[in-house]
Amino acid sequence: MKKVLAFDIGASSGRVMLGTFDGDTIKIEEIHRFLNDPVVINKTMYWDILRLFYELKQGLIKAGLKHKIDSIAVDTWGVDFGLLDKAGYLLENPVHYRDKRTEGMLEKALEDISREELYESTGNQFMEINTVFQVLSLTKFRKELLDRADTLLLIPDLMNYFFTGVKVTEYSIASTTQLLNAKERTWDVKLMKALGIPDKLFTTIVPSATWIGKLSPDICKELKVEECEVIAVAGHDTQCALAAVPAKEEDFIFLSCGTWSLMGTELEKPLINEKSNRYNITNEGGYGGRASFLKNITGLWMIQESRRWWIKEGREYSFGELEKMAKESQPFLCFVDPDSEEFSQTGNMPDKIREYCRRTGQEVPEGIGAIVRCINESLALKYRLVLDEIKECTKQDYKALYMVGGGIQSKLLCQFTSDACNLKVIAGPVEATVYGNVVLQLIAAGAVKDLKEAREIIRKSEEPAAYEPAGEKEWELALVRFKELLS
Ligand code: LRH
Repeated sequence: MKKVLAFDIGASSGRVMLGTFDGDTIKIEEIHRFLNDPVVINKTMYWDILRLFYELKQGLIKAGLKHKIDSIAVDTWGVDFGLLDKAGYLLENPVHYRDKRTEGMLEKALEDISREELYESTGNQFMEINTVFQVLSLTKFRKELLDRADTLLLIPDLMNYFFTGVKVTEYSIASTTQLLNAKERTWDVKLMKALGIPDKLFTTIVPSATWIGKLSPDICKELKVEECEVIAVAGHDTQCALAAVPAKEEDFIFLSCGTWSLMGTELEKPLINEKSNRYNITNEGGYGGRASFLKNITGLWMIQESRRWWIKEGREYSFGELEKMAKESQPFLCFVDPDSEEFSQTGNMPDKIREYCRRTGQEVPEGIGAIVRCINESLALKYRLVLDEIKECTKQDYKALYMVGGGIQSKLLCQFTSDACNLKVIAGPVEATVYGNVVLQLIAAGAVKDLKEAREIIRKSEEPAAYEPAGEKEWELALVRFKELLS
């Protein structure tokens, strides 16, 4: 019997989950849950990193009261980081990737390096949120901060450092920076030099599922918990989710649904060519040095943000209620491109959607149900476009689409995705990032042999749901309209 704690922090909430492995299946149990609300001060949007670490400690205390924990591991969203000075002090609160400091930084980078060269070396999708553009903005506007910085640690690595005092960078999270050479799997120092980014900030890269140390004696004393191992799993939540995809086949398509939708496939090595660059598909790193060839698509963010806005107006609905209203709304009224620039920032999302529809000469969704339906249909259609792009690049056909993550609690979204992609959807587990975090800890401890065995265990631990495509004709027509809208 092995008991491990998974700390899984997403862009809107985090949780501490206990994973118990009896040699055959994994049982997961929630120990502690907390919100992850960004804080804006003087126009800068920060993560409340100390509060987040406090919440992880709360999880440790609660778990320690009842269980003997073998190991712990952290996974979080990608791209963001904290800076430490020489003595190891955190210099400032980490800034949120949705902060405006990266505006225009992509163009700025392209003054010093061509788009082709940048893609060829990193294999990463171009997104202004990427670490490279965040650091670039520091070189332009916060040079004095960079001068004081000795080490840059991405969020899961920063948490690992807080737990152990060890400063390393885990491979999967490093691959979200757009500063890693995808083929060499090492920091791209040449690229850093071309962009004026100091390479001394970056620490040694360790593979996913590496033992990095023990919980520090100070923390054990403070929290009155026993010593345990600290593992760098896949620090990147997307890669934890991918490790938990219960696929039997070697070649499969997955869609991890949370604040972001990550759609792609797993490859032995990165796929970097003119076509993948044109389609802006990323090659991120995962367990076993594998490449996940995927696209970051705006996900449930639009629904989360709309809901937040309606709450502000005094209209609070659960996600289940929103789904019900969407179900009762008129189909195929209007669509949006979820990745259109205006939707990436916080604000009045319902109005932004209406404005988009007005501007593009479509019907304007007035009620809550119409807005939520528009988002769900648009997401499903976007998934279809991305699926086709991936198929074109890999020259593979896929028998099913594996959906994992919190978003699959929306049966409507799963069904729409199956319809739009005209593909069977296998949905589950909801807690994929947690399962992935747990199995990677088990692999690091030698309790599970490899990813194949890990996926078998997950298949046995939780039965996924299946959705068959329906309404092919209407969705094909919708797809034509959607493609026109985006062209
Ligand atoms: C999803 C995710 C995604 C992106 C974004 C910043 O949680 O990690 O893969 O990198 O957050």
